[in-house]
Amino acid sequence: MEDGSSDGDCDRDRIRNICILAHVDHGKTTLADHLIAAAGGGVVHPKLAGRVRFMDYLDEEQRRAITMKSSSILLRYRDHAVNLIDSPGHIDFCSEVSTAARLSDGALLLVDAVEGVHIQTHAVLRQCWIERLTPCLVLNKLDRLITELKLTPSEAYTRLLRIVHEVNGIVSAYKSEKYLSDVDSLLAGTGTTGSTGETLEDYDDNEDVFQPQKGNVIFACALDGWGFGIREFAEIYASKLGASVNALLRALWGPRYFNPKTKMIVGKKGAGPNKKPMFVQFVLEPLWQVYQGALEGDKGLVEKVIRSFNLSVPPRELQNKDVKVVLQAVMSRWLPLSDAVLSMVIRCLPDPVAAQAFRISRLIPKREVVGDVVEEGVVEEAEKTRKAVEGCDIGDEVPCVAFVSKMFAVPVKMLPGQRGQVANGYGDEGEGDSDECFLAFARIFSGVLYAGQRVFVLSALYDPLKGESMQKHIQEAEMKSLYLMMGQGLKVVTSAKAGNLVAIGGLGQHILKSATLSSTRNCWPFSSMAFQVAPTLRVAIEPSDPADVGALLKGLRLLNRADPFVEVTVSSRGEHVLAAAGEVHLERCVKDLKERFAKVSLEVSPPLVSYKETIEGEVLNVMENLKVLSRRSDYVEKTTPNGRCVVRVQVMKLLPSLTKVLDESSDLLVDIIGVKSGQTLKSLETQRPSILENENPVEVLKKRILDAVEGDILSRNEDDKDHAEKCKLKWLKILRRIWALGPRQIGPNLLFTPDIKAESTGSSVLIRGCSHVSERLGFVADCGTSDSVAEMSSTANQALYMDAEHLESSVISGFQLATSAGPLCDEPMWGLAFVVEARISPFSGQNDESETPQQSEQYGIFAGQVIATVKDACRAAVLQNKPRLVEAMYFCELNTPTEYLGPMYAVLSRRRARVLKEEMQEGSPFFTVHAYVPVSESFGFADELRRWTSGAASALLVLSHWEALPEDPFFVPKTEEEIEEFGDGSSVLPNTARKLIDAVRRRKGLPVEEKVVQHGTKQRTLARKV
Ligand SMILES: Nc1nc2c(ncn2[C@@H]2O[C@H](COP(=O)(O)OP(=O)(O)OP(=O)(O)O)[C@@H](O)[C@H]2O)c(=O)[nH]1
Ligand SMILES: [Mg+2]
Repeated sequence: MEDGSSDGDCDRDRIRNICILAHVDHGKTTLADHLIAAAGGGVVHPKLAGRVRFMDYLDEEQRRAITMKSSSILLRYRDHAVNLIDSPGHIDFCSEVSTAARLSDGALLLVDAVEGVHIQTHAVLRQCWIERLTPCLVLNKLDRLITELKLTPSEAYTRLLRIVHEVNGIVSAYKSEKYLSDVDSLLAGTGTTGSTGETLEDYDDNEDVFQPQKGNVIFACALDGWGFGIREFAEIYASKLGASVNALLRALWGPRYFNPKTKMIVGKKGAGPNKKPMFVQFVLEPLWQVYQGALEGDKGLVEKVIRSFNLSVPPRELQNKDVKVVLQAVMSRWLPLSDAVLSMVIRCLPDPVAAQAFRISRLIPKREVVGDVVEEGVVEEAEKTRKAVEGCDIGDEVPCVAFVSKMFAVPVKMLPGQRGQVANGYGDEGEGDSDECFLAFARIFSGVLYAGQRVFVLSALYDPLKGESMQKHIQEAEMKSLYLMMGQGLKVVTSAKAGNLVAIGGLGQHILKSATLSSTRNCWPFSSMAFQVAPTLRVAIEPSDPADVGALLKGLRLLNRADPFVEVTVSSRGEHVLAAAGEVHLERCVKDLKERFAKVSLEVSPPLVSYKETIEGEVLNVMENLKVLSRRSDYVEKTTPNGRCVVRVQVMKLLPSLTKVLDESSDLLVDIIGVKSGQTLKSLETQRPSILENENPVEVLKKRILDAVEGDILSRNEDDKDHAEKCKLKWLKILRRIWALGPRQIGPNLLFTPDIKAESTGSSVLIRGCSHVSERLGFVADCGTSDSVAEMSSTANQALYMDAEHLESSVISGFQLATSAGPLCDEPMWGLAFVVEARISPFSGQNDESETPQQSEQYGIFAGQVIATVKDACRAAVLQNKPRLVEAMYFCELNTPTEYLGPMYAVLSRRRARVLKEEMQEGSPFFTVHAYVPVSESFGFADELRRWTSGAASALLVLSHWEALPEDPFFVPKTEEEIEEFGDGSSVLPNTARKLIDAVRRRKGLPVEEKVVQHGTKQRTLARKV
């Protein structure tokens, strides 16, 4: 295409867009090396393949030997163009897996044959599933089974069989989940329109996805550059055994045996007692022999192999003293890895035309257009565009559509072509003096893109039907340049067609992280990508020299754009907060900032860990507790300074299942309650994206809430159906009383409206509230405030009722403030339910003569007082009810050889970890341990683990859930036993909860109660035994 026509300009059926996905260190980049070397072009010399790790071109990647970003390279193989994207396996960079998957049609799923399926294997498969990619399996590091674990061929076969089985199990779990939800929605009549019929058909069969017989499984050793599918062996043996290739294909995997006498392939029954499956006999045993022979220096055997397979190995290589080199020379010629993999890619993975037809329902979910359409023709054109994407159409009249999955920064000097022109081109990027320019990593889904073309840039929120109000989600921009990506290298092209991957220059000002590009404004934007985790590790950053603040700000802005996952915010205290996915990610961000983007020296704070606050307690029977407060005793009462409003608050613990639902549904709640806050989506669990795009959020949430409540009722009243039924009715009543959620109107805390029976007391009037949230959630039809003023008031205190109604919002505000900052250390509350009874009485006039009621109302002073009083009362109520600190927990998967179990447990126990499961991995000396580790204890965890186990143990952390610390932060010995055990309290050291709380309070500048030793010399042990 450099000269106008083209490199990537294959027919569309000769293009494959694939990514390599796997758990960290399973060998993705090593495999990529071989494919690149085989494709020629001279970028990787075949001898160095597997060792240069070409796709890890960043210094930091080479230094740490892990991949940190996804990058793409265009390969040519047998008239085909293969766009290969190497992705990172480390969880800190899992967002890069999402961006890679979005642009690909197929995936090579790698699994280390020794380590087996790991936590990220699950995650990447899920990603693959969500994005509707077609996967193939590569079982890597087979050499380790021979040389490291010293398994026999039969043992190795069992192991491989198990891994294939396990991976199939994961996919079928996703399948049935999808299948079930499809059926559910069909039954519920809500239908996931459009895609439904098709998906039901697709997933009807129970056939395993990965089957060596189908040719989509490869056994490989990426390090030494060999690999094979059973087809390679079927072809080798077909003539020798006198069987057809197809018959052998079916027989070389699974319980099939060869009877040498009859020369028949038989099942288990026909096989003799000591028979080995054909895969063992014909595939693994020869491999083992070659390996063992070669490693023992058995020249005769090596030559026999060379002769019988007619290999041409240069004698120079055979004479090498290093047996490994000889082995590699033979193996890579006998079973070349790149051929095995690339031929599988071409055979089993779809071309863009087939893939887009299948992926369309995920890329651009079918839109149900209801109601009035603003303009004629908009829907028609949008649908036409969608059709073009579905068909991967090219042609002059076809609208162009492309999707940018991330922006990446390239040093300007790395850009090819006329430098002057490029520099000018980027002068308008807004960062005029910067040495970095931003390119968009994109895939063209329909039409043809030209350098210099103007396109519309649509954000995910854009809707062509909403006309004018959508202006901020659509921009027009010029694509200044187009490049083909060759790893780090870029190749200028003038145009590129649908089905190709390109880097686009000139969009730096227009796109922050991802976007849809289209030649028409009447186009539905692509659905957003699903990310596995949210960035949670936060630190505050400031320049070492305050004068550099400008440079820091600019640097942060660039970093925010260059890294698809980082989040840059300014905290309420004015700090610049950087949020990253984990330690490794954070370290790289800080390094990038220092060396590339800001180029000043920086101070980085210790991680800012978030906590929450809750209370202890059996989840009380909320039904009983929602009665009128004045008839109970455990409430907190506070009065406004002017004495006009008395606030009674009671706090209860919410059902854990309900808390969880509210926590996880923050995105739905944003929709339903209609909050307009930019930061609302950052709950712990935005990680589980809903794959059902087209459902009514109210129904979904309502069902989740009712399920949570019912689950709880059933588990409590297993054998008393009647009672369970009664409880359910009561619960439905309670759910009609939700006045607000907090904090920020969507949090996991509830405010209930007070019991109406509390109404009539003397001359005071209750602020009754109104169950807005229940109404939004569809638990009540209408919360009916209409009767309040008119009916219930005599004219005398009608004003009072009016006041009460006005003050409703003050009560809510007080509740919001309290739930956003609890009494322990100003962290948000979690899983609490409040009942607030606020009563106002008429103005008595004696408080302050200079102030008339009108004046106080006028300045909103009274309303303010009510807010403050409600807030104080809520916080006091929490403090009185055994407050507890809640911390975020990581789920941690550790792998360690048996001899390092001791040190590993030592590290775990130092970090307050809770071990869930430990399991010996069958047939290998590895232990897999699952544990929960508090986020606050996780910093430096991986490093410490590596130090103590000489690098043998590895750990991956995934954010899991919130958990309350059982300790009482204010523990003072009271009972006799406690006093006996802990003394009178003066010598009790603060417990963990207290230490954490104090640390947060110190950071926030809140008062901390500290014991200061005043007379050190006089200290002595209190419990002296004489
Ligand atoms: N023994 C053996 N080692 C291998 C094989 N393939 C890769 N390795 C080694 O495994 C380590 C990790 O390889 P990489 O290719 O960097 O793994 P990766 O999957 O790209 O890792 P990330 O990108 O960080 O997730 C390197 O030390 C490789 O040399 C293999 O077939 N056999
Ligand atoms: Mg890698």
